[in-house]
Amino acid sequence: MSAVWSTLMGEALELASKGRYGVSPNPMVGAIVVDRDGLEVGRGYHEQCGGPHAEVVALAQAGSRSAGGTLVVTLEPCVHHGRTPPCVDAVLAAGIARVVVGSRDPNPLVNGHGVETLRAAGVEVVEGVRGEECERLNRRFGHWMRSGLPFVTLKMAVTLDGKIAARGGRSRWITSEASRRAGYALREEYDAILVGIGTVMADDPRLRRHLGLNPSPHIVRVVLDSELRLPLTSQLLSQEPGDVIVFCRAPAAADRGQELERIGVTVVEVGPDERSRCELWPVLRWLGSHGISSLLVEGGGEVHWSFLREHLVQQVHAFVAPLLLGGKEATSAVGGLGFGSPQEGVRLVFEEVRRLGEDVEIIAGVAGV
Ligand code: AOF
Ligand code: ZN
Repeated sequence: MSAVWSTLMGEALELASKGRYGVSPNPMVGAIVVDRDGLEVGRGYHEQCGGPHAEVVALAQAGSRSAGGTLVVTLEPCVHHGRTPPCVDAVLAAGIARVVVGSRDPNPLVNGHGVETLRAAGVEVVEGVRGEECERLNRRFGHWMRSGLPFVTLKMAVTLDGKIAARGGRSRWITSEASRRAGYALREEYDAILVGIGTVMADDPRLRRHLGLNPSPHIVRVVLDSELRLPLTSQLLSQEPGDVIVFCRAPAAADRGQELERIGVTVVEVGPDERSRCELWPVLRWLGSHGISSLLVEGGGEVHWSFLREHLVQQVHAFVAPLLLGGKEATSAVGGLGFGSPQEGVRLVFEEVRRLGEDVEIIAGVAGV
């Protein structure tokens, strides 16, 4: 029977990933119901944060045919009253005889209690079917749940010699259009995007979602601006300034802070790090506790270095162009002092490498994450 569960779990995983753009900070979940003869009678996925959970969608489709049947679900069914009632109640009410679970829910409100409650009610529970894939699907959610900090991805568009701008600062364009589009697709998936004030001053970016994949056109935009230099005229503030959070070093210019707050920007003071910039751990703590489960860091090089030296990065997403710029004065993808030896550096594992137009796209995870 296990091969059947594995195949169905594969389909449930595919279903789950359809929620990729809409569910955050909730997890992606897919579910399939088969009747007692093994015939599929319902399927569903978690489509939008706050919407019905995958199991409830699949069970509703199955109706009375779920009695005595099996529910195959990528994530342990929930037991808590959140935005929706517990899925475990729906499973029991439907008379499901067996639940096949991919991975446990890292949410401490659920973790293990879902499967225990089902077993206590006499439902057979099979756990860990394609468990690694199911966990991987929601690795950002898992990291956020376990650490309270957003899952951090450094996104960089670099030359083959690791530069993000030429001598003099010009960076348009290093990578091809295909890479830039793929970079925009990341904005549809992440809860927030972060840049340093240097990038705002140099490029005056809007940092918006452009592709329309996420039901919300707004991504939370975060600026590290230790001295509160952000100009009120910057493009970032021209639309929806209420989605902008500026972190500055305490005590920063109070009147500038008030000006920003008056137009709806959230201004948060944090302590200084050794370089008199914003200390990052409190920044991430603040974001994590305000529902930001994933953060795309888009530079510049000094910001990347700050994150790396504090070991606050989980993933690097690089678009590498077949271009060499050379020169000590060209901006490196990672600035700062740099590590003193290869052993001290941040060791990564290449997870995906593919050609993208003229460029190469590399997704590398920090070893052990
Ligand atoms: C499930 N099936 O499809 C999802 C689950 O705020 P709520 O009510 O939507 O609950 C969100 C929590 O429920 C989330 O943190 C995670 O633990 C779980 N998500 N559980 O049984 C689903 N999306
Ligand atoms: Zn649920």
